[in-house]
Amino acid sequence: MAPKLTPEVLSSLARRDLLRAAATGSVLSVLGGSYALAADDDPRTKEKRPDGRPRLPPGQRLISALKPMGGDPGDPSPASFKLKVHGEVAAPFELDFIGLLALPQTEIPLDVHCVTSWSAFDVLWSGVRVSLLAEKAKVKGDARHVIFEAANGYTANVRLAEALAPGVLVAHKANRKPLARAHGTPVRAVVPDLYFWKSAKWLTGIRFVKQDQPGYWETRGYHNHADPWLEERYG
Ligand SMILES: Nc1nc2c(c(=O)[nH]1)N[C@H]1C(S)=C(S)[C@@H](COP(=O)(O)O)O[C@H]1N2
Ligand SMILES: [Mo]
Repeated sequence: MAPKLTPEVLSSLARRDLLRAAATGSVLSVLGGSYALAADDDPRTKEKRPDGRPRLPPGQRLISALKPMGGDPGDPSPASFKLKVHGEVAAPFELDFIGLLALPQTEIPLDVHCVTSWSAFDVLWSGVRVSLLAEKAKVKGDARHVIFEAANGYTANVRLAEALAPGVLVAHKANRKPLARAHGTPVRAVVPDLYFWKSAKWLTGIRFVKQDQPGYWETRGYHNHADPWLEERYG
């Protein structure tokens, strides 16, 4: 079957990934109606993280670009975007899109790991650190968890300490382009070291809480914590 690389798919693939794939003759795989370049022979799959864990978690396979995984989309318009930072905080606040861009920005390459067993490396995300939003909201000492709130009632729970890690972002760009609709336009969370369902697309709120509140997938059979290196896939 001749794979169809649409302009959208092509533009989502990093140029060097295409060049590498061309050089190594990597096969094209059909993945849920879109196409991604398989990259089993990518040398990055043999790398170790600074903490000694393998860069590619167990049971995962590297693909060359994020694969759209669906979900119930929110309003894509940056003009109507509002992010509520609230809960166990002394100084709750709301941000519009301009307000988000006015905060100190972080641009950082991060790996993501989907529970359906694909991983994507070095996605260059732009946005604001959740730790910075937490500081601005003056999170109270008894908060223990963060609930990422998204359009149409989607939520994902993350332990506070893990949500404050430097790689956890409220992101508005991937690979220096505004998020594509399927990936959460205009803003999503990125929690790189947990399975990707924790990274809520079409983000509307960040709520700090004392008591854990399992979210959309966590109440549907998926693991409450979701560590890819422990293969915490199902609850
Ligand atoms: N709002 C919202 N966010 C969501 C989802 C969703 O259904 N709704 N799905 C999650 C799941 S299961 C995954 S694997 C990732 C997929 O992100 P992607 O489509 O950008 O690859 O988004 C997560 N964030
Ligand atoms: Mo998923």
